[in-house]
Amino acid sequence: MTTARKDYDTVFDLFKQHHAWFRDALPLIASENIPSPAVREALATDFGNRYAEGWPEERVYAGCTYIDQMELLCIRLMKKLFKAEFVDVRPISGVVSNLVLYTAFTDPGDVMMALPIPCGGHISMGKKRLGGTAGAVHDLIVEYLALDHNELNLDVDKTKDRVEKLVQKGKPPKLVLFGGSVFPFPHPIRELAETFREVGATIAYDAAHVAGLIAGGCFQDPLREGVDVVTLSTHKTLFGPQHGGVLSWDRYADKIKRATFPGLVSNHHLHAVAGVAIACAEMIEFGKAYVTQTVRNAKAFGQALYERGFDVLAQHKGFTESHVFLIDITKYGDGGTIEEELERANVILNRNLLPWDIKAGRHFMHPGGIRLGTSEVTRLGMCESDMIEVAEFMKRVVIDKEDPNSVKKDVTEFRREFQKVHFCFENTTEAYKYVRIR
Ligand code: DSN
Repeated sequence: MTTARKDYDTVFDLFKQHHAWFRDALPLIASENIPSPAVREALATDFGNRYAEGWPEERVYAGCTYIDQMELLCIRLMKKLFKAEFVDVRPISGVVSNLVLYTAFTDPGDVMMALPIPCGGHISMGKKRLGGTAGAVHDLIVEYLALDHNELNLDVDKTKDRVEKLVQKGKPPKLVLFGGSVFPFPHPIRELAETFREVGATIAYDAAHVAGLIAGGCFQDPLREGVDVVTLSTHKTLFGPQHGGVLSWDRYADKIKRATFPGLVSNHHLHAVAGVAIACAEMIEFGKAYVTQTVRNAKAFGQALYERGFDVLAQHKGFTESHVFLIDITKYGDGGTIEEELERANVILNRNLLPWDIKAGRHFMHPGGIRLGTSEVTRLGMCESDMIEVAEFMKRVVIDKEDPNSVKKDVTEFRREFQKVHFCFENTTEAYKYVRIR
C-alpha cells in the first residue's frame, strides 16, 4: 500500500473514531449542536462544489438555476422566522457576519462598544492588541460595555456613563454590539437604545448563540427592541450547519449586500446555505418546543449542579434564561484541568474565563470557569430528569474525584437511548452515524 493510500485511509479512520466517540459522549459545548440528517444530506450535495457570486438572479456565474431558487427560499424562511425585513444568508460564519457589520456601518478608526471577552464578548469583538477581529482586522477602537458581575448582565447606568465620557472625549461610539458568546440573560437593549441612538451609533446585536432562542420566541426579540442589525451563526441554538447570516431592515439592505459581496465573500458555501434553509423549516415547525425544552433543561441542569456543590453563577436568578450557564470551578481546580478530566469521562464542555479572571491573574488556558450548554443534549431528546443524571456524572468526576474511566462507562451506557435527532421532520439515520458514500 502506498503512503498516500495509508494517509487517505487514516482520514476515514479518524472520522469513524470521532463519530463513535460523540455517539457515546455528552456534548455540552454551548456553541455547538447536532444538525438533522436532512441538513447532513444537504452538506454532501453538489451545491458545495459551485460558485454563485452576487445576489440570487444577479449572479456572475452560470449554473445557478436551482441554487438561486434555494437561496431565495432560504431568505424567505429566515425572514419569516425572525420577522426581518431584510436577510443576507451569504456570510459564511458568525465572524464574517460581524465583519460585514463593521464594513457596512463603520470606518477604520471608529469607536465601537461591546463586551470584553472575559465578560461574554466574542473574539470577533476584540481589541487590536488582543488580536480581535474588530481591532486587528477592521481597525476599530473597541471600548467596553459595563457588566454587572453579580447579575451577569449589562450595567445600564455604568454603560450610560461610559458613553457620556466617550462623547466628552470627542470619541462617541459609531457602533454598539450587544450579545456575544456568553450572556445567559437578555441584554437590556430597550433601556440603552436611546442613549446610543442620541450619539448617532448603529445598534447591533450578535445573536450567534441565541438565534434559535429568538426564532423560537424564548429569549428577546432584538429587532423589535431597537436594534438595526442582527448578526448570527446558524449552528448553535439555531440547529443548522456551520454558517452565518445578517438580519436587518430594508433601509440598510444595500450597505449590507455590498459589504458581503464583493467585500467579504466570494463563494458563500451553497451547500451550507441549503442546510440553513432546511434548519429554518425545521425551526418554523419545531422551534418553539425545542427552545422551550432547551431553556428548561439549562435551568434544571444548573439547579442539579448547584445542589451537588458546584458554584453555578447567578443562582439568585435561576442560573440562566437561555441555553448556557457558567460555573466557578476554582474550588476544584482550574477550567482547563477540569475540562480535560471531564473529557476523559466523555463529558465534553469548555473552559471559560469568568468576568473577574483577568484581574485575578488567570490565563485563558487555565481560567476560573467552565461553560455548559444544553442545545445539543436537548436535540438528542433529553429532558429535565436527564439533566440530573448528567449533573451526577459531573459530580463523580469533579467533586468525588472518581476515576474518569469508570464514569465514562456509565456515561456511554446512559447515552445509548439518545441516538436520534429530535425536533426535525425525518430522523431515520442516527445522530452520529458515519455515512459512507465512497
Ligand atoms: N467561540 C465560539 C463559542 O464557543 O462561543 C463561538 O464562535
